[in-house]
Amino acid sequence: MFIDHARIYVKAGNGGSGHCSFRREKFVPRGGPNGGDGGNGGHVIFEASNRVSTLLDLRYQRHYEAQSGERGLKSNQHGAMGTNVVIQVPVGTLVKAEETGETIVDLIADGQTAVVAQGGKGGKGNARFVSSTNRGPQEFEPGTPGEERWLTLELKLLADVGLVGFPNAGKSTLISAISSAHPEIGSYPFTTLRPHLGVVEWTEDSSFVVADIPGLIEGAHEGKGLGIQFLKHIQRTALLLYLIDITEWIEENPIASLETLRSELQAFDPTLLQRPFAIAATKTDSQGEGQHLQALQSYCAQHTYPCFPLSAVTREGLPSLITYLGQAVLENKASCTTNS
Ligand SMILES: Nc1nc2c(ncn2[C@@H]2O[C@H](COP(=O)(O)OP(=O)(O)OP(=O)(O)O)[C@@H](O)[C@H]2O)c(=O)[nH]1
Ligand SMILES: [Mg+2]
Repeated sequence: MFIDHARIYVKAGNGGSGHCSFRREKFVPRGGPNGGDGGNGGHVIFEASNRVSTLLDLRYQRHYEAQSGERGLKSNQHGAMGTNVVIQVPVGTLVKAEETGETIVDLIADGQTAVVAQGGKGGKGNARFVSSTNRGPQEFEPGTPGEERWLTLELKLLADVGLVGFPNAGKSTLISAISSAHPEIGSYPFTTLRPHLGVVEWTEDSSFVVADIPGLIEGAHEGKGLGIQFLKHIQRTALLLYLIDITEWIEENPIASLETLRSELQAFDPTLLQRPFAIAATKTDSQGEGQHLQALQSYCAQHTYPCFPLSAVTREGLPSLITYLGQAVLENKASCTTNS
């Protein structure tokens, strides 16, 4: 299991102080108390959102402070309330108080909100302290302080896109080119022995998670190579990306490669074949005459499979692949939200 962590400091706004004043008008004798109440401080609120996939943003900005309430004024004017700070976090974020380790909230549904630091209460002005025995109270309350604390956040990361390919297809090179993950890369098969996750930031406020898993070979479902045990890591991904090496010094026919990969997946879990997918034709920088690419492209066109020729080395083709994957992940999340 991959866990994303963040540690942030939150401070809610203080309550504004109440006010002490008396009405003083010409020709109005013995004007009463008219000090207004202070405004409440703003809260710090978490909102779970399907648009956010990771805790990355919270590692860049670690301090959040809501606005304090304003103090009350004369003539019974109440102070304005402080504005809340709303922080968007991914669905699945578990929030704990750092000091006690106590769980504050487990945000499990899109749109769910929780106050993680309560704003202070505004104090009462002296107008509130009038009683039958005290017509001119001088008493007023200060506001109470807003809650402040360090929080730890935990998110069990689930991949949005799973990379599927033969050993050496370029899966690890691709994930290193599009995310900050740095799995080992090697010109020998089975370089990758365990899954790696990488976070791809594709627009300023959207990111998605890609899983690089060890390569598959024909017969993987019978335990050949590293077997298909790692496919469980992509069973919950929204999208699969098949990587097909199209360099011509490789004997393998790209169409046969794609079909072998798909039938290995089918042997593991037939529903994986119904999963939306795209095809990446890798290593265009060293492809040779281009015949493998042409064959793969016309096969994909025939079946209306989306196909992206790319080179993780020269970065050719990466921007359009990233945009396609990002949009497909977003669309999938939107449809999950409407269906739930
Ligand atoms: N020329 C070129 N070489 C590439 C490209 N992408 C990967 N390679 C090379 O292909 C070889 C295999 O790359 P990896 O990224 O390790 O392949 P993998 O699919 O992760 O392989 P396994 O971990 O064994 O399953 C390495 O020698 C890479 O340098 C590319 O776009 N262009
Ligand atoms: Mg690898």
